[in-house]
Amino acid sequence: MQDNDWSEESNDKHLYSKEQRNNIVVKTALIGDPFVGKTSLMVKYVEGKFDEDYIQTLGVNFMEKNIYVKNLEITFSIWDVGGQKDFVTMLPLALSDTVAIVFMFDLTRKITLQNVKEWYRQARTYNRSALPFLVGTKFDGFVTLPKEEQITIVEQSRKFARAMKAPLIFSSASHSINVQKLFKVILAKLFDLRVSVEENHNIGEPLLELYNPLTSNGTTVASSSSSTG
Ligand SMILES: Nc1nc2c(ncn2[C@@H]2O[C@H](COP(=O)(O)OP(=O)(O)O)[C@@H](O)[C@H]2O)c(=O)[nH]1
Ligand SMILES: [Mg+2]
Repeated sequence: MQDNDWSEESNDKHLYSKEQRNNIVVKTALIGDPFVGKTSLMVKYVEGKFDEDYIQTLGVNFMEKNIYVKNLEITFSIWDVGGQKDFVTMLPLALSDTVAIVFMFDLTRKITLQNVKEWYRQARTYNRSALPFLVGTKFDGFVTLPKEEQITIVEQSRKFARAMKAPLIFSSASHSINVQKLFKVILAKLFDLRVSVEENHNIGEPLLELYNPLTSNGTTVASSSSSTG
């Protein structure tokens, strides 16, 4: 299982002097229940490593990563909010000026998906304009579940994604699946670029479904890529 992602550490960086580059800060918040893998995803994206013993987040963590697209320097400012109830007080800080909110749940614990509803409600009281994304984590564990259970979880998460008008992405920080792609999708959505990541609608594979109002009536989403086998 591999992440064959775009090369965001591209050489474009060297083609432009610092003065020629424009910098944009993209503040992104990762939100969801404790233990779903928020810190792991952030660390994997920013530092490229997965550490099982990563310490539990107290309050708010934040990390930055620069990526270069032509003469643009994009700074992802990623805020990872401790999921414990006590830290709900940190939400206003994490969500002010945030342009993308990644709602995260653990694909192997259904309750964490149910709880996204409450996280969404909370988050929206502090930030109404940020673009939402729905991410199911620990895809590596999910694929070991019985097929029927996988199907149920896929259906439920699609339902949530449609209700939130959010792209749906299944990821694994431990197996480097869709970690880079998630941030690529965020950029593409924010700047209204034509997304160059391939969607995946196949159950049993790491889903990557962009929210499309035209095809999001519940049945058509499954059809587009399954014919390719
Ligand atoms: N199998 C698996 N475990 C993961 C993955 N991501 C995180 N974990 C584990 O899940 C636990 C919680 O992760 P953490 O990032 O601290 O979650 P947080 O509380 O949401 O920040 C840790 O034991 C991680 O090692 C993943 O993609 N696959
Ligand atoms: Mg954490």
